[in-house]
Amino acid sequence: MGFTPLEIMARCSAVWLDFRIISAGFNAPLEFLTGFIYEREDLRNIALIAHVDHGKTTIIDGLLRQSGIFRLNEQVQERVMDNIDLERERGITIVAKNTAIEYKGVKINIVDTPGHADFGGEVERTLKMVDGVLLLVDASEGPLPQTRFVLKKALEFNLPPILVINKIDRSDARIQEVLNEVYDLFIDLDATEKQLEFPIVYTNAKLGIAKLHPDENTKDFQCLFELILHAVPPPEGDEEGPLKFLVTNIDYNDYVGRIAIGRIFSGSVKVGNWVSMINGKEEPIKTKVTLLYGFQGLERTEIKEARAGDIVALAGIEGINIGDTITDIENKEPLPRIAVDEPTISMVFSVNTSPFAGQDGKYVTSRNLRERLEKELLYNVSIKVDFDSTDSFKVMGRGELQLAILIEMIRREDYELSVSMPESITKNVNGILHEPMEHLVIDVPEEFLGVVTQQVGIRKGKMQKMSNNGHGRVRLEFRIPSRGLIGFRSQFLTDTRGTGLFNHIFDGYEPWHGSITKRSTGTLIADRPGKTTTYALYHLQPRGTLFVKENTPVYEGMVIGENSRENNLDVNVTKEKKLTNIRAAGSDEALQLIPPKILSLEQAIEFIKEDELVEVTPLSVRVRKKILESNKRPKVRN
Ligand SMILES: Nc1nc2c(ncn2[C@@H]2O[C@H](COP(=O)(O)OP(=O)(O)OP(=O)(O)O)[C@@H](O)[C@H]2O)c(=O)[nH]1
Ligand SMILES: [Mg+2]
Repeated sequence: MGFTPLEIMARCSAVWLDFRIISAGFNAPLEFLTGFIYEREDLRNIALIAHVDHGKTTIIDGLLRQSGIFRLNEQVQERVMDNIDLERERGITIVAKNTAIEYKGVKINIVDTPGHADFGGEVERTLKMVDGVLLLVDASEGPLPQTRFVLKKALEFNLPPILVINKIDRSDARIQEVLNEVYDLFIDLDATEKQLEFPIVYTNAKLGIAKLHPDENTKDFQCLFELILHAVPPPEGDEEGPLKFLVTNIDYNDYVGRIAIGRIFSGSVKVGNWVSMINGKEEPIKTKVTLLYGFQGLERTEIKEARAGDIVALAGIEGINIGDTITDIENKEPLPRIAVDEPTISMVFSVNTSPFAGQDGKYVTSRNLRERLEKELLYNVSIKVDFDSTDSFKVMGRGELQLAILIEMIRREDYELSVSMPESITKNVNGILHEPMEHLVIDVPEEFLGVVTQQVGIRKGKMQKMSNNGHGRVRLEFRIPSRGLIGFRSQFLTDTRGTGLFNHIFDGYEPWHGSITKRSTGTLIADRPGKTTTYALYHLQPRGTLFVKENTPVYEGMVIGENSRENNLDVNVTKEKKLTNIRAAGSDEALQLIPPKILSLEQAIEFIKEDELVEVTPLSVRVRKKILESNKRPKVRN
């Protein structure tokens, strides 16, 4: 770059100083950095962070395409990084993933992160790998709760952000206002003056267009590429120093087994090297590096060696986990482990004990379930499991969606299980019971203001802010106990006829807020085994909302509908029409059934109360009473 020796000296000491600041962000001294610090001008490591749906994965599509990764005319699906079935089905990113491109001879490692609050743990571990972030904000929605969470983490790690105002093509885009809101957010998060000097780029990710000024006429992402090169610092680290490789992700491949993905913070590694794996629990384990991969587009390519700054994947290390450090054999000083925020919600997963157990699934025992959960813990840093009991395991996570996705994944792998109502995880502070709180942001058309405020009020939410953007919609902000939100989403969507936006994020603890009524209705429960009949359902449907259609096998204690009254009602859904009634015979077809509300897994989880379970098998989702026999259930009114 043409620096004089003096300039290089000055530059190096500045780098050194910067690095000290960064290392302070890791909450532990990086004493291993004793030698000269090298900068990798040939490399950049960035992560994309944002609130859900603000366009991270779509931006990566454009970056990949415009860097020439794909063949000319190659058909590439949209949001190509969302390659897990559930991600494509739901249109959201669930797991953070790596890719890499090359621009002007510089390799850019990119990490896509999920924007949904429940997967915040993925963002936290990802930020350990990178030297800068693209903070995306939707040009209409502006910063939302998860924008705040991810920016807070990025500032804590002292990662310089590039602000990307995306979706500038939206008819309701309000670019200047959103920009001001972002500045407010930075200030609110105590950003330093230096951190406030972030560069800004305006994008239409769908068309792959980026501009330095909203009115500029551009056709591609060139200015975004340039910004990444110039505003994100190259990675640093002592290449001659001892090897320090922090595992931030784990993958699995049938051929090579476990693959540890992470960043080399110092030193270098070659295929065939002997290294130590340190997990903080056992003595360091000596092992050999058999395969090393770098990222290139959507592929992983075998490489022979890697050095400080590189994000790579290492294969062949048995038993390696997220948070472990790979070091030299002689220098066994680990990096600080990854710490992620504590879980706030729990559900009990237990073996399926319904009379239909074992009909659909392959893995039905509690041992199967235990092993599956143990496996999950290896990949999923934000989940905890209490294995104290033999048949049921308390699974703790960040939110209902995260746990519902886990259950969905497990069931698709041919497991059966039953799950309990989600509960928030309380804690004792100085002898006083505290519960997790959420910052809830709601965006609704003005006409629904009343009903929404009332519903949040019932759930002990307190309004903190209300703003009217003048387009007929209002934004309301509340602080509400986490448990008040359990089951709220479907009610909210019904109340706002699907037009409301609803976002929340964990916001500390407060003393217990007293009881919150979950739902005011009771259930309709099958009182005997058999198959549902049109006749029985027809006569039951005026009582509430049915969850089953005709000819569905049921068992005693299975919930077949929601009672419109508050009590639970045992009903006979298998009743046949009396054959002696000749006049009515053959007129079953004339009985018109209202289409039942077939509950999805998430709806079922939202619906159940303490005395109920959701039975999950590869083919079915059923709601049931914990105690199946009617005469054994306590006769209390709900
Ligand atoms: N109009 C418009 N739509 C966009 C733009 N960028 C992304 N979208 C759309 O916004 C939706 C969400 O995009 P994603 O790329 O999945 O968003 P994301 O931030 O990766 O979402 P999560 O990973 O779930 O947090 C998709 O339907 C995209 O097509 C844009 O610039 N303009
Ligand atoms: Mg995404």
